[in-house]
Amino acid sequence: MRNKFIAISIAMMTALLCACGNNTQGDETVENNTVNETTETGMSEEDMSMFASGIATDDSEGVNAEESQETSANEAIVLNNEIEETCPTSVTTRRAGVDYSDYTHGTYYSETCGMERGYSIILPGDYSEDKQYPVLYLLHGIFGNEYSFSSDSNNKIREIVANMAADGLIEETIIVCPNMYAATDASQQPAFNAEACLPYDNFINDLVNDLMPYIESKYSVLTGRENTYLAGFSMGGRETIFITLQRPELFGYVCAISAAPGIVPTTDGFMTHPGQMTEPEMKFAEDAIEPNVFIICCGTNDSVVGTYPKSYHELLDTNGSDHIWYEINGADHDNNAIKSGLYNLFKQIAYDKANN
Ligand code: FER
Repeated sequence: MRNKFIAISIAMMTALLCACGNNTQGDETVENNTVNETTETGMSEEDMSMFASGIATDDSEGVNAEESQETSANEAIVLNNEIEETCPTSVTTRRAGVDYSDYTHGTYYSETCGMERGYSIILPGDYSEDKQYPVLYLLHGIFGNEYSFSSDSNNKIREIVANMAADGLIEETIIVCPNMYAATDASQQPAFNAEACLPYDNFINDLVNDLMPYIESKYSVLTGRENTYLAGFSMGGRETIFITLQRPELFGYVCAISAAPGIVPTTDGFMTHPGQMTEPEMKFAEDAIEPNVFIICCGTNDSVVGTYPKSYHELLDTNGSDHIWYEINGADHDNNAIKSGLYNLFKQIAYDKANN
């Protein structure tokens, strides 16, 4: 039954797939040698990428693309604290004179995993040791790795951060895309079962104890919660919520996009989740220093995680934990949700910093 569901889901989503965007990269830039072979999971690499970084979308086709293209091309962003469901095309469109930095790739030694691990990183175009930059840690979906975001140019991450910085809305920001599968055995593989998902839940230790200290020592970054942001898509959204509830003092600005089930016990079409915590436990501790901004969002047409993100919002409400919840009308488990979430995260950062 479960296999049948997975097969149907994969067939459905495969039908929506088109090729991943190309990277335009220089010397030490990221390569993603994706081969469309079937893996141990029974899925092709291409099928897995749709979980890892979303169902493929056409370049710049926002959910309300026509409308937003008419109204927002070259339109200045009005800085308020309102959520905008659709990321404006003026934010995702390339402009003359703005430097859209490439991803580069690096490695660090993880004590947590007992091995060297990779990350992709976007440094601002004019990165200089004489400046210090805030950092966003951006977590991919299930079956992903540090290349999941860098291999899909349609998520517009490079454009969103560079355009918003060029407009003076946000500071130039470093984006770190880790490999979220923090296994201690290099041969372990992700799958839709509880044991195979444990390394995702172990990522909190790798992030806090290994990756963050490494990034803070290697790059010229601003430290502290005001300058440290966390966001993730799907499985990365689930871990974003988990990490934020566990270590709220570390991250001032957080966005969980299309978060996957499994924070609390449940059974969905893919698997039974034992849960990372019970429902009453899904809240900030009494004395927690909470994030300034904690966004949870999801498309109204999400064909993979459905209404799980909404259920997280409702549970956090019930348990009295502050957050912003919104839905992206018409968006699936895709880049329209990713673009919206990242845009709104940076917009909230911009507003908060301009007004506090
Ligand atoms: C699940 C449904 C969705 C699940 C994970 C996902 C681990 C993740 C999807 C994605 O990352 O795109 O039941 O269990």
